[in-house]
Amino acid sequence: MKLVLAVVQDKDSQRLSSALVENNFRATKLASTGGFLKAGNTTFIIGTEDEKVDEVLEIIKDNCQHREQLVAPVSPMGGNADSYVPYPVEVEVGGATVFVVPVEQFLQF
Ligand code: 2BA
Ligand code: 2BA
Repeated sequence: MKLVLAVVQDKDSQRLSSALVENNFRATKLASTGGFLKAGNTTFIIGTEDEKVDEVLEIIKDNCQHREQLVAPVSPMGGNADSYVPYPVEVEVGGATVFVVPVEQFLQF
C-alpha cells in the first residue's frame, strides 16, 4: 500500500475530490498553507494499493492546473523577515506537488 500526499491549489480541490470519489478512491483533505506564498492550499491524503498509484496520479494530473500567481509585497511585521518579498513577483504555482510514500500498516478500528 502507498500513501499519496498531494498539495494542490484550493481552486482545484473540489474537482479533484469529486474525481477521486467517482473513481472509487478514498481520500482525506487537509487545509494547508504554502510556506512561500503563505496562502491556503489543500493537501490530499490518499491511501491506495500499489497498483492503483498510477491511476491516482493521472486523476491528480487531469484535475489540477498550473497557474501564475502574483505575490504582493507583504510586511514582515509579525512574520519572518527572512521571507520578506519587497516587490510584486509572479510565481508559477504547479498543478500539484505529490509525494508517494510506502505504508507500513493500514488499520481501521
Ligand atoms: P470519508 O471519506 O468522509 O468517508 C466516511 C465513510 O464513508 C467511510 O468510513 C466509509 O465507511 C464510507 N466510504 C467512503 N468512501 C466510500 C466509497 N467509495 N464507497 C463506499 N463507502 C465509502 P471510514 O472508512 O471509516 O473512513 C473514515 C475517514 O477516514 C474517511 O472519511 C476519510 O477521511 C479517511 N479515510 C479512510 N480511508 C482512507 C484512505 N484509504 N485514504 C485516505 N483517507 C482515508
Ligand atoms: P508555496 O510554498 O506557497 O509555494 C508556491 C509557489 O511559489 C511554488 O509553487 C513555487 O513556484 C514558488 N516558490 C516556492 N518557494 C520558492 C522559493 N524559495 N523561491 C522562489 N519561488 C518559490 P509549487 O512548487 O508548485 O508549490 C506549490 C505548493 O506546494 C507550495 O506552496 C507548498 O505548499 C507545496 N510544496 C512545494 N514543494 C514542496 C516540498 N518540497 N515539500 C512540501 N511542500 C511543498
